[in-house]
Amino acid sequence: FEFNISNSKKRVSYHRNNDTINYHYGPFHPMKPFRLRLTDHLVTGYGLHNIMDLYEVDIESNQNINLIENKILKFHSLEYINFLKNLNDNSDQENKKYLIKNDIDDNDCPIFHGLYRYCLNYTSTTLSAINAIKQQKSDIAINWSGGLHHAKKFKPSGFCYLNDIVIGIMDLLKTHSRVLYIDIDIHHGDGVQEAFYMTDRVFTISFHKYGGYFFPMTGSLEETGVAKGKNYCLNVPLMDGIKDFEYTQLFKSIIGPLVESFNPECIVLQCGTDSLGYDRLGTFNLTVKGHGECVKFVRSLGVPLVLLGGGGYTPINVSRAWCYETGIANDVILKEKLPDNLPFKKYYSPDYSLYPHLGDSILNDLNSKSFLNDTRIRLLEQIRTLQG
Ligand code: V1S
Ligand code: CA
Ligand code: ZN
Repeated sequence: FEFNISNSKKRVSYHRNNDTINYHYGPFHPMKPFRLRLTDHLVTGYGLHNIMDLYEVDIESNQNINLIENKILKFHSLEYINFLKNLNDNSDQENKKYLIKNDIDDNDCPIFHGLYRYCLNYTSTTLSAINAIKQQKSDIAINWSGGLHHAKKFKPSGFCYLNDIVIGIMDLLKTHSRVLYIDIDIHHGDGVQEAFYMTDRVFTISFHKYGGYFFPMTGSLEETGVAKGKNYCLNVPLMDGIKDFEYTQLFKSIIGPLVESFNPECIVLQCGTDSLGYDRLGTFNLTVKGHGECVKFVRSLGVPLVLLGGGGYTPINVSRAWCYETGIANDVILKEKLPDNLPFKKYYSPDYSLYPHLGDSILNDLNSKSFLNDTRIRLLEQIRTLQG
């Protein structure tokens, strides 16, 4: 790779754990932790591991598991944590009772082998990234295994069990007075929005598909926060087929003024890649470059930054985007041609490119110019109320 000459150098840390990739939601389930292995291979293949601080998180050898559980309990209920912790020891009947009582969809959130350890893994990796920012060891800290934005206080939702984002931001609030949370996963970041709906210390904004029965069916323009949190929450509801130019233009025209007004001390960016074209669940048309453009823009704002993963159901494209964005964090330009000797390289056929172009079989863009323009005007009006 070559270093970009334009921007200032930033200290970047990459937080990972070797264990998360081994878990399985089940053969028919779209969430594949294996995509993290593909991502790591690409990141290493391009040599990015040589220029970042690497943090290998290992909960087995972590002496401070109690400390981590205390942080988890600042958000999740003790009853829920005990449920997750004791899944294997409890009878199936006892477990079923909790599922029914709390209206948990165990197709979306199956109970699989080692579930609690999986949760502790991705959550402690997010906490490791947050810690690097708190201690000012990094300007940008990355955890692609985190970003599970749907989990609620009492229950899992939409493939998410522990809300590592909420847990991480609550920890960050001990040292930082204002945190901005941005969510470019195609789904509404409902769990994070709900957790900070009443506070003016965390501003949440989610870009997502909204309409029909699209999960989780929340995130309209009207949801803007309550009490002290009034106007400290924004939603950008979009329709099928949005493309790079329209999305990045809207993104920059909102995030720019928002950062100016709210003046955050840290930004947490959830980089769910189900907003890319050809996603198994998503219906947007972003390319790796368009998705990465949002990350590039947020980086350019010069605020300490945590990059988290999230959704993304076409593993080869998930890994392309997160590798490209690891490059962006480090301000390097990666060769389009994928590295030689890349494990699983055949998966990337026929183009073997880091940013293949979208073909013709993409969905129509249902977002008209006037719809996008009206949306932008509404959002900018809300941002203006922040001053004074
Ligand atoms: N869209 C979608 C979708 N697909 C599935 C699914 C498919 C096959 C399986 F074996 C298991 C589940 N579930 C959904 C969605 C949940 C999407 C979660 C996105 C998560 C994220 O990317 O934002 C962050 C990691 N669930 C639903 O649409 C809910 C149902 C409405 C459909 C299925 N069931 C059985 C009832 C409720
Ligand atoms: Ca979103
Ligand atoms: Zn999603």
